[in-house]
Amino acid sequence: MPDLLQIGGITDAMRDRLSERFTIHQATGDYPAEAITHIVTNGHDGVPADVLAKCTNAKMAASYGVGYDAIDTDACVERGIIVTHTPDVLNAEVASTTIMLMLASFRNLLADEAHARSGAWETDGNAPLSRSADNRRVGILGLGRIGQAIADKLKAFDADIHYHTRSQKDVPYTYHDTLVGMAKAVEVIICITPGGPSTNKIVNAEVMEALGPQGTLINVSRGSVIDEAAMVAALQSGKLGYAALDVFEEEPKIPDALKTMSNVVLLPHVGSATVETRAAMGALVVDNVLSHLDTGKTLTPVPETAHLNGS
Ligand code: A2R
Repeated sequence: MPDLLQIGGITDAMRDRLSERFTIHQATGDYPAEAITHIVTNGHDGVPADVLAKCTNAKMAASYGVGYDAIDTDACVERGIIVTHTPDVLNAEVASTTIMLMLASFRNLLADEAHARSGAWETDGNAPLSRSADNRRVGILGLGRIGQAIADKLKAFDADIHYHTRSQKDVPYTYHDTLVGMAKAVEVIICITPGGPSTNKIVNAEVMEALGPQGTLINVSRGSVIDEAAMVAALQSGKLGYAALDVFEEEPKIPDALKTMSNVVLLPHVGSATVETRAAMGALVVDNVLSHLDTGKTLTPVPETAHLNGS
């Protein structure tokens, strides 16, 4: 059987299917690097440079997740390694997480829940009023597969949808060719671009000040998209009103300052983390690996390596 390198965790269902066709080796242990033909990894661990250098006969790397900024696709192309990811199967789930964050922030879910649970309702009376999540001007930064799914779910809240991307899309929403321009026009920004150099810290102090003291910043993409230190400062000074965050610059570390703020909602990168969606993502990883093994072609290559598909 061919040899497969496993970087990070995989589900039992993935292991069951892969072990019928491969000998699986753990990247954390000793493994026969030159025998490895296939690599399974995830969007957080990527494929470290030393693994790429050692696995000279690797032909494909299948990543669990849609974002692949942790994988050096140029280095993979140089070595003829095709990279796959898991687009689309998580769109609806990440969109639901986004709506959950927006509702939690606007409707004070966490403080109100604590008010009910602690008995403060009986001793102190009603909880303070919250903000309505309906009829908001919402700016989506990155209107791709997931961004569109978010826009679709926002319709239920009668949102006035704006977006910023590098190129205008054929959609009935208000386009902004600058992020600062969009920030000035909306009450909420939702970040859902890929990570990597082109989006690194594009949500900077100027953007957050433009969003303003009543503005809400939601991030379900990558921590690198927001200047985290500038965000902490803006939230502390009141230049930015609220933040609802699923992702952070140095996961799993979250800045202590954020943990103490009542105008912030924090999640531990669970955008796609349901049993159902993770099963679909895992199945697509394995489908890609087995398709490559059987036909030389993959199902969902990342664009940068798509020209290697079937070659
Ligand atoms: O800029 P465009 O026209 O290529 O539109 C893409 C946009 N985008 C950007 N927008 C502004 N500034 C940038 N530097 C920039 N780079 C890319 O992000 C497109 O509308 C969107 C990405 O859409 P998809 O490629 O369909 O990605 P998907 O599946 O929606 O996932 C987005 C990200 C993943 O990469 C993970 O990091 C995260 O969501 O879970």
